[in-house]
Amino acid sequence: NFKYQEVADRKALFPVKLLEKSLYFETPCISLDHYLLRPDKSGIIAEIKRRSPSKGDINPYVSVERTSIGYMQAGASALSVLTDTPYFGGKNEDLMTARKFNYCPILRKDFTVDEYQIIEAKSIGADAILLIAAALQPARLKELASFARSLGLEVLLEVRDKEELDAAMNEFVTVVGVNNRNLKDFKTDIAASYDIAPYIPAGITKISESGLSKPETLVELREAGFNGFLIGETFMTTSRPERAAAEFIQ
Ligand code: IGP
Repeated sequence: NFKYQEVADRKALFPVKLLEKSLYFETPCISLDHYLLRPDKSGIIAEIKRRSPSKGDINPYVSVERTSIGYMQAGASALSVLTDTPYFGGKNEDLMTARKFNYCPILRKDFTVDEYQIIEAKSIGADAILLIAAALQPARLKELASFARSLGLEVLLEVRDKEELDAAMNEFVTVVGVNNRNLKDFKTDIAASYDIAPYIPAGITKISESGLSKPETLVELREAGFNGFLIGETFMTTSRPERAAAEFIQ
């Protein structure tokens, strides 16, 4: 996996002992799960994504401060921040900036493959991490989920189909996200969400991720049982993502 070397490099530069000095180890996480279920919010997890493997540059010089504040003022339930540099052009400072200016759950949306990244997520002020079923063996995924929960972080389990869901689901997962984007050809199809919805266990918060560009789609997904909606490009491809979010949500 491409992530391992990069993680090893950072671990050598910033050892765990150093990360553990972060003040965020003394503050509790804000529950993504609870915020998604709040009736006064839209259920939207608004994403800050500078670049992507499929699209290339999306909004490389975006102001994280202005965008994150604007997203939350627009009625988002939570923020999602890509801190991965090689693929998404993000950095840890992006999440730290979002953290400084907002009281809301923040999802660190990197491909998590190692405990070090989970400690790192907590140290920069994240509230939840992403575990992708397609990228991890079920036993390993469970180990990482358990470790995240031991630090107070919530776990978003990302799946593409029922097989992945059945294999990867475990008691440490509180939120399941269905990725509408096929990671092989990057095409999005909302059908992925409708197909899996009936199989996500009751009591688990359900999110539909990727390719959401119309408010009407969210209404339909809600009827199918979804509580959350992860939206990146629809906002980020505009010059003022927070304004696009405000128009979308009103
Ligand atoms: C957002 P979109 O199509 O609204 O920009 O998608 C989000 O779902 C997408 O960025 C994403 C992602 C991921 C990014 C889904 N799963 C895993 C990084 C890693």
